[in-house]
Amino acid sequence: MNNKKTIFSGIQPSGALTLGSYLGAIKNWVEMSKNYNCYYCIVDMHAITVRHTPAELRRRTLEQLAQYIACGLDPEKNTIFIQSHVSAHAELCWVLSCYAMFGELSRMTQFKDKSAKNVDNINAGLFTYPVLMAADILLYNADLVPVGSDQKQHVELARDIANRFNGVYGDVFTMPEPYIPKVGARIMSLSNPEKKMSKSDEDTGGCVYLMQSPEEIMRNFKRAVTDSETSIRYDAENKPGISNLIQIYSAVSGKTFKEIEEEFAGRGYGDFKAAVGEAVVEMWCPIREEAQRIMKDKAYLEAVYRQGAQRAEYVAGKTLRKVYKKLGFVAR
Ligand code: ATP
Ligand code: LTN
Repeated sequence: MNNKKTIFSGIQPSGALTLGSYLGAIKNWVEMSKNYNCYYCIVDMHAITVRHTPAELRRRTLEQLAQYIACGLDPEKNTIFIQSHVSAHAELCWVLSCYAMFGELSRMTQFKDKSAKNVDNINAGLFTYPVLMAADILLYNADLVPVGSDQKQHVELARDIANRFNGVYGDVFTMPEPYIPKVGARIMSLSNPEKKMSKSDEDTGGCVYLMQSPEEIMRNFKRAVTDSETSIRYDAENKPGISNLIQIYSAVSGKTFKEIEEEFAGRGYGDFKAAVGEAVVEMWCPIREEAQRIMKDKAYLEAVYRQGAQRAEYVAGKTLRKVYKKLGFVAR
């Protein structure tokens, strides 16, 4: 093993990947994959905490795998796998649920939001979702977890659980840190800039999807909600729509907010929306084509996820055995 630090992150195959998942997570995964040991997971077990269609989950899982690779994650250099293929995730989740407190889980913002959205299905899995996420991270002794800012609270909970466990049994788990990008950590919906862009959102006009055609992407940007002023300047509180577009343009182009304000000084919102849309289309064009190509190669995808599961299982199994031993479970 080398002495590089370890990264773990995952995305649920609960819908098509959006600009939020790309800028908040995947774009950084690709950059970080050069300098870290990386585990990138498709967290299908998390995706069943809300009602889903089995055939769609299967299709989306494979599509997401193709998209990870097309975005630039090399399956030879990174461990890319499907969560349900490595049973240690479910097993450690059970153990950790005995070290996670009802009170702290009740305070999770995502649980509160998702319970409000799914009033007829507030199941126990939705409640213990962050415990499964803690198991994902802790199994691989991850040092860093690159996520959007909405997931910071969950990574902090994973730290609290790890701390509690280590406090009783000694140094078992590595303490993970969230890695939140400076720009792009919270992309807002284009149709309602007060709300996070979410792949499971029913209002698809507010989202931009990786696999959308350039025409559809441009249309969504052109319809983006702004304000009644005319100046292009960053002011998240009073101009959330324009500020969101500035944030997107900055994350895509690498330009600072100030440089963007100068570039578009005196120009209209229409021009700016088109420029942001074009930048996104240009960034994604080659990725989309590559994803479509990979998606057709089922044998290759199968080889990738099998190899990923094998590598992940080896590391996760070691951690789980250590945990079981500490707990006093009789060895098999
Ligand atoms: P769902 O709607 O099913 O809850 P989601 O769109 O919120 O999904 P996740 O699968 O929960 O996406 O998140 C994948 C990763 O992308 C996480 O690291 C998350 O923090 C990040 N992310 C998701 N949405 C955004 C966003 N709007 N801005 C920045 N990062 C985001
Ligand atoms: N809960 C995350 C997805 C996720 C994750 C993880 C992210 C599941 N397990 C482990 C980082 C590390 C979300 O984005 N909703």
